[in-house]
Amino acid sequence: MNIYQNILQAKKDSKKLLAVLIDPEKANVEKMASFFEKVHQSIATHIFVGGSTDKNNDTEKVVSVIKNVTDLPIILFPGDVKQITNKADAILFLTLLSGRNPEYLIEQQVTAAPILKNTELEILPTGYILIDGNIETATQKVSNTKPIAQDNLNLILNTALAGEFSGKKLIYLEAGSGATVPVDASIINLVANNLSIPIIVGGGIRSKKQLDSAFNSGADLVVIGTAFENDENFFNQLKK
Ligand code: 1GP
Repeated sequence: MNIYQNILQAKKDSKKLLAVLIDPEKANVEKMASFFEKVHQSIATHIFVGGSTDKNNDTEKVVSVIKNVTDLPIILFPGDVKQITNKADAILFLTLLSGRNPEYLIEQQVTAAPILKNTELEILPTGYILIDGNIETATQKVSNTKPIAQDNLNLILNTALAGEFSGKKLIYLEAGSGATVPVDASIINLVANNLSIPIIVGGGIRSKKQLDSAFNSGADLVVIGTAFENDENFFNQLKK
């Protein structure tokens, strides 16, 4: 079964998914094996690799190292077209729907198309919605777009619906890496209740309580990066 079919099946079975986000700029390749011992004891089901930037072009190297230490599916979560590598299993083909910057609505995608055509990567068309996480995030700076305010429920819902209607297979509600306020439960609930495609939620989730809240509100897949970077012991709270 391909990765998307697995996500759909999990949604159907109400089985919740957790992705560990690894930022190639911050990844410690020497410690990858011991990091993954913890990942494997936890409920993590997917590995996302990406960041708003990858100044040293480390993505391919980092993905190769990860591939050597895990069988979990590796999904690229690229900040730009330079982060594409055939070494991963799939790619979130992102459209920054909350913004109005053509660069992230269509230009990067057009540049990426011929590169992707020559890879085996499974392509996951994803509507990416940046929501205010109470901090100016790297996504915001790099994309030069503004996040949607958390209390603008109508705009968030309509943006997500527009994504589903235009054929996205996933919607990603993103508070931004390192957000101090994660996407509110009420937002996840509203979007999950009105869409039929799976919902990804990430940004600022640092506790088991926040993770459970996102799942219980309707997130199908939650993404956590910073909390694991700051303290690998967080995996101990997420044991299988
Ligand atoms: C960022 O949603 C991810 O794109 C994860 O965010 O690093 O805050 O966990 P954190």
